[in-house]
Amino acid sequence: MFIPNFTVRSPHVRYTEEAIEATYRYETTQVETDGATGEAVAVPTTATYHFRTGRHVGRVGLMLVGLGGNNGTTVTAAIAANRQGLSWRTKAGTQSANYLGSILMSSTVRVGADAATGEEVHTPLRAMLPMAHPNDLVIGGWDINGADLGTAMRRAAVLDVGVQVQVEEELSSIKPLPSVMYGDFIAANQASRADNLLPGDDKGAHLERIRADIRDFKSANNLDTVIVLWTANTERFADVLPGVNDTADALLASIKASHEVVSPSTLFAVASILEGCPYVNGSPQNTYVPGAVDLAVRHDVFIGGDDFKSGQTKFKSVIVDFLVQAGLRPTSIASYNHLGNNDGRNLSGPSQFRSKEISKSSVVDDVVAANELLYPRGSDGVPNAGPDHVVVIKYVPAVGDSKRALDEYSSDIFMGGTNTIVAHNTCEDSLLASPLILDLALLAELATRITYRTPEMGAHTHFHPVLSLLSYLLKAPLVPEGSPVVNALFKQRACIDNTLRACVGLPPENDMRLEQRAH
Ligand code: NAI
Ligand code: DG6
Repeated sequence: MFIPNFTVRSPHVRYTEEAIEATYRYETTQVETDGATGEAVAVPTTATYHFRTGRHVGRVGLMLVGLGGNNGTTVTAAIAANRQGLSWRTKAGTQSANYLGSILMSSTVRVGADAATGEEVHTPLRAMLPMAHPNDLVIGGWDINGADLGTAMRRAAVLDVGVQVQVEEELSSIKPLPSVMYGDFIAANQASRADNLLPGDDKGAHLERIRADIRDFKSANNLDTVIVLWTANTERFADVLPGVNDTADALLASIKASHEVVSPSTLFAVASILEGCPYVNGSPQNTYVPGAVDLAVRHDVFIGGDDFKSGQTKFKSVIVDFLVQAGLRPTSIASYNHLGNNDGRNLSGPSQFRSKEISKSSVVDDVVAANELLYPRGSDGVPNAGPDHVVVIKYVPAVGDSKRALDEYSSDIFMGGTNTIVAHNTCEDSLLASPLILDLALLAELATRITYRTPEMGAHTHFHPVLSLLSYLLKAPLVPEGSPVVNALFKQRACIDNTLRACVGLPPENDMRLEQRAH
């Protein structure tokens, strides 16, 4: 059964004009281990959380860094097409605008069982709490290339011509704001695109200009919230230097001094944080040097990252989890990609490829670490490195945005056998990534309206500024210092679903189905 929306009837849930308030019992387990004897004791614990979710969504703006790129133009064109309810002819028939690939717009969650029939009842994920609709997002942003978005959309060559021609006039009226390009952060082959740069090389002045851009965009469009999201080229990693970018104050001073270590993506993150706007990094580089994280914590502004988890990695974080959970031991993962868009061109730069290699390689670490039966520690106590894992990316212009991903997974199975699984995926990269941009923006906006309080706390507060709730959508999830990183896809999804359930006072989905086992 499908229900488009619902309310909760419970003594622990209250709906007011402004908010949904829920008192929630959070039940978890702590394990106490005795270092001397090795004895371990599991202790169930319960904590009370009072959640408060603002019901007034307001007007939301999304500023993209890299607005003129494949993702930037695709997301902007798709919103225009959906808003107008466009259809277009293709050789396979009529196609209509949709939001497939957005978990908020196109996936459902189980609410419970129908009281009369016991039938499963599902609702859209977006119906769990009041959320902005992508059609209502106001889009703007920056690009080092000054082409208007109509021209940029044609250059991207992602969407069908039948939809391009219908949104071209609207997109042509949007021109990216000038941006910054420093040193060798992106590949040298991108230089020819850079015709829309802020003047000079004073990073302090650039920071102030970008901050003013955000303020102007907010006031010109009468917005309540602005989310800033990096979907510009992958940068090389920035060095982390003591006294330069390891604290908020050091980073701010380094920007003022135009220190070479400050990357464009970090500059945008700092501008966004100082303007109180959540910032999401959709690329793999270490935008969030310790000073940037420190600044976000100081200003209590959400940051999320890194690197959209769109196709190959999503699949990998499912299949390796499946193998390990099945008690099979993956021994090697060989991942090849080739693609021919500008992202692929930039990634043909060795240090930009290295950033991507790092984020694509870390995605099974938690799955491996969870099973010391399959991956025992060494006698010296060093954790097992897990399967051999290789990532190759090649630039093949002819295939354009239609990325090819080939993966081979080998595993040890029963009694010395080997199980080899090969997957081949072909699809437009930007059509996978663009819906993730929407989910990231809408979830980040939602997080600004959720606060909680425990009995020990004096007042309600937001979640930690490092918004790990976004992990499902990101290859190398940024988490608060000291927190474990979760890569396994369905755990990441359960985190979103169950957090949203908690905010309306519903218990987490536990899949026990005890009521169905009665006899
Ligand atoms: P793209 O190359 O088409 O677009 C990037 C845009 O950023 C270009 O228009 C470029 O001119 C602009 N740019 C570069 N430096 C800039 C700066 N400092 N300020 C403002 N604009 C700047 O790339 P695409 O395909 O849109 O991907 C964007 C990013 O998302 C890349 O880093 C890519 O690795 C990452 N990504 C993409 C995924 C996908 O499936 N398409 C998935 C995961 C990550
Ligand atoms: C080739 O690897 C280009 C990259 O930008 C990827 O297409 C992108 O990171 C998506 O990767 P994945 O593994 O999430 O499909």
